[in-house]
Amino acid sequence: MSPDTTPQDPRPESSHRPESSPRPESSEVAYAAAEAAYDAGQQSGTMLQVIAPDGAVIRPDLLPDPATRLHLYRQMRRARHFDERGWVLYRQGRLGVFPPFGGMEASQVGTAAALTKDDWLFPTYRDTGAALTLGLPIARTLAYWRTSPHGWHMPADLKVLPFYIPIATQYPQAVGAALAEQRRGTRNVAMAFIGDGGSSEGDFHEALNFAGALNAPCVFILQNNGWAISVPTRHQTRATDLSRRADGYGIPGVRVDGNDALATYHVTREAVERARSGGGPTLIETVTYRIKPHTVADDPTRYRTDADNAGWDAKDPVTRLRVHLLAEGLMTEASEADLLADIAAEFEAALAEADSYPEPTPAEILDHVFAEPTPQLKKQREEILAEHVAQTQAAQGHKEQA
Ligand SMILES: Cc1ncc(C[n+]2csc(CCOP(=O)(O)OP(=O)(O)O)c2C)c(N)n1
Ligand SMILES: [Mg+2]
Repeated sequence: MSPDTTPQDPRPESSHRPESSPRPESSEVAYAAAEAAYDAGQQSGTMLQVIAPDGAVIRPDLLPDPATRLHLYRQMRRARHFDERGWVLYRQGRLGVFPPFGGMEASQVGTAAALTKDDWLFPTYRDTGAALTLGLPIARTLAYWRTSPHGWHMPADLKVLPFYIPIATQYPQAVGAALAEQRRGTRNVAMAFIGDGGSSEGDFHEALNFAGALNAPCVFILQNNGWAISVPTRHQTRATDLSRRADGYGIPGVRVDGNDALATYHVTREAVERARSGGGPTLIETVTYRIKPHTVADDPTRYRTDADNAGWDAKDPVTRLRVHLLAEGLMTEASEADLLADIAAEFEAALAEADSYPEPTPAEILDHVFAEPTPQLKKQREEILAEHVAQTQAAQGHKEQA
């Protein structure tokens, strides 16, 4: 075929651009404006803040009582401690691949703190901080990230699902749990987490539509942390305000500073109350940032530079609430030191408990899937056990020969 007879490519210019080429100008400009608005404090924008990045109070009318503020700080510190110790344990070979969430504590703690233990929590792999806040024991959580079956059992008094690895599947399932509560006539709600990347999946949209149509008591938390592994939010969608996705389904959409625990707590409490009292679902976009790698096994220097992260250290959620509590006289450096010592001791005791769990056997990978195992699972179990016995005998034989 000669060049002049090449059929015209029917796709618009933007849909077949190579990965490395610049994005449409409109998307870049819109994102630059949104980021500048955040840096300016965003007080006049659509993103709610209660305290500014420097700790100054913007909305005194929305401050929760002192005990709640201290509770949120404690939970954020517990979460951060887990995240920091998680890195060390991974490097020591004492934890498996673990997705860090440091820098996103306000987004996870402020939201989960609005629930009670009668409510459901559907976390993603990123949401260890939310699960710990609702009461998931640290030892079980460590066991989960060790891929041990001891981490798969939920305590009987908690309705926290295991951390979801497949993106977005938790959203329709949370709607199902919420509808079950609605049918049983309780006031319990279901809260589900998702990332910016997950909000481009079909399951996200189906769940919002389903929840809106059936008035499900659901609170959808969309953590916009700027990245889906190596893809920045601005490259995967032209939308700059993901909370507006709620409009398409006729449900309230709220945008909140995800690094301000008092703001995330305020909007989530409102959404939970609305759901409990029959007002239906809400989508909350928490605007935050994944300052750490995607997982402990990821190397973000391959796809982003320090310039991409610029400004986010100064928006740190833990520091923000800390400065506020010290300024208000709700905490002193001495009382904080006691708190941190308590948290460290709690973690080390939980680590010792996790270390005491027996090593899993290979066939346990098939346990706890169904109450009654299927014939296929039974067969696979026998095969795995036979293989394990053969391997153990072979290893024993080698030892005896040596
Ligand atoms: C259904 C599905 N598709 C793809 C993946 C691979 N994957 C793992 S994490 C991830 C990015 C998710 O980004 P986001 O939703 O923004 O969450 P974040 O990691 O930022 O918390 C992808 C695509 C997956 N786990 N499940
Ligand atoms: Mg993300």
